[in-house]
Amino acid sequence: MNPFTQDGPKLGNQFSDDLAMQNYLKRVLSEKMYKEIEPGLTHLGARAANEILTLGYAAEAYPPKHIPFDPWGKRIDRIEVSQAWRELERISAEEKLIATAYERRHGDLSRVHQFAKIYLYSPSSAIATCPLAMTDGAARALELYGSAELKARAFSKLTSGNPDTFWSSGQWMTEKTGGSDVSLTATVAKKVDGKFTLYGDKWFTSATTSQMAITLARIEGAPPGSKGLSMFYLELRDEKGNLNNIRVHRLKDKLGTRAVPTAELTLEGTAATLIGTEGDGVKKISSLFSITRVWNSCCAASFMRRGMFLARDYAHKRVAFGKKLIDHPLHQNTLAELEAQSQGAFHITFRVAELLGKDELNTATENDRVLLRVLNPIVKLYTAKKAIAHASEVLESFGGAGYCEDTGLPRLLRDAQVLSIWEGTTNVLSLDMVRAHAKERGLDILAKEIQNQLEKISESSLPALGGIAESIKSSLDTAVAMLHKIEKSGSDALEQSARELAMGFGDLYAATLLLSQADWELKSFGKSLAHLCAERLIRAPKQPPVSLLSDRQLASLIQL
Ligand code: MFK
Repeated sequence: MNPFTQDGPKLGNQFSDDLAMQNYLKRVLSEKMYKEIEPGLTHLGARAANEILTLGYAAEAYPPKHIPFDPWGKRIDRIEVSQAWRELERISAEEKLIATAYERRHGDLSRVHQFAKIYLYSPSSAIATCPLAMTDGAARALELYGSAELKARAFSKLTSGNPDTFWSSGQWMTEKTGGSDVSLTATVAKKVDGKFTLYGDKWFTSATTSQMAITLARIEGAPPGSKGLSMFYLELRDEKGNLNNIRVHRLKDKLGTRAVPTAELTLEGTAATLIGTEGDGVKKISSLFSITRVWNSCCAASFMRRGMFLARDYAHKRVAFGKKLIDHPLHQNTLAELEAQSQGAFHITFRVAELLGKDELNTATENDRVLLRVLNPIVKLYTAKKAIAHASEVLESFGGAGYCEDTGLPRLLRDAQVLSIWEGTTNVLSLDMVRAHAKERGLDILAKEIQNQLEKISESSLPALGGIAESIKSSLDTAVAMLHKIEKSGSDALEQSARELAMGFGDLYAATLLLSQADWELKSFGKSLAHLCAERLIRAPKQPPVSLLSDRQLASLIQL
């Protein structure tokens, strides 16, 4: 037998090895804040490459189990998770992955600090970030709309940095009737003596091991449609550990996210508390999914970073056709493209984190607020789609090894696939962007923001960056002209073009942010590679369909 064996890829400290992340943080944070948070990020970066990674693999190897009955036939509906999964949750509390955002020690930059931590933790964590995202969203919803009593009982636990008191939360929105069209929610809330109990099926409830959940239900007598829905708080178990009239049917058999307990269940008279006023449930729950969507973006960007680190390390080890992969020009180009996509996703995500922090601390201008609203869906859909394509390319860069489960690599692709599905599909988010534009001219504000940033590029950097800035400007003009032309063709035309517009604006903004980063790096260090990433991201946005297809044309096109 040929004695040759190939060394696999190895991970180093996920913060110390990430120059792009360090340089970004140096740009947006004060020197004092950077110095303050750097040791914690270095510590977490080391944990992510060792302890958290090992736990992540163990959690995947021992997926959750639904135990419907006890040995004597009593219905118990226990969901057993691995010790590793529980440990991952403890670490998340210890590292203050939620608490950092609510302690607000660094004012409106606390969200940047928090998402830097999530970025390091996420790709090693076997998607323990799923319940954490919902926990953060629930904390925000309670902070905004919860009663003093609920804040004292639940908010304090969701935002705790103590693993012994930390609670996680579910977000139970999806029913059999639809995950996207929430207006069809069939769960009913009955009110007796001023107290609510819920009856109905929830079709995808992730993190069913959480202590609490936020959900939607229609109060008896409320009108159909989304305006009849209200938002409720519930606890899964009482003090004795008995389920709150919840019947668990089974755990989902999913393509990825296999360590995450995702259940189908029925609420059979579940005690719940109304949050906010009756009938404003969709509006209120949007405060929750606006947060989970930023987590989604951050996880997507972090997966891309992880894939990039692995592919690059491997390229330095693997020899083919007489030299290492890294020495093959075509492979260099493939890695450069992966790097550009990864850095673009990083910058656009962290820009949203900056705006979110400002919005929460009331330091956002009106422009910032509109920008955040329109960027939230764009960045979620953009990073998710990019992450899936990126993971596929990363796997390919390992050849057959990338296709074998025991290398741990296929997980990158399986897990990435959910990013464009949960928390709003690409099309649903594209339409959300259209609504944000229709209501407040969000895309015009984004275009203005891109223009302003380009104009700020300093004279000294222009020799290196000027050409790229010109290309972005020219693509932006095309995109804006196209947007206005499509708008004139009517709302159906805008809908049909929404995805291309979102992806196009995503590329343009990511490239602009990279250029601003390059400008700062050139002034600070006299060198930068960020603009080379920007250059790769800009291409004229793909031509969206300007002329509207008739139903018949569309049908025959699809059949073709
Ligand atoms: C590990 C487990 C793996 C499992 C695999 C994954 C399986 C998938 C599981 C899932 O199903 S995850 C859940 C995915 N579903 C969603 O994320 C919901 C997607 N649908 C939407 O986002 C729809 O756009 C929405 C439900 C919001 C549409 O509902 P409506 O009632 O038609 O909303 P409408 O009328 O546009 O907005 C109602 C109010 O909310 C408005 O406020 P006003 O009444 O003051 O005008 C909106 O402005 C506000 N709103 C809506 N979207 C908003 C928002 N506010 C801020 N941001 C937003 N994005």
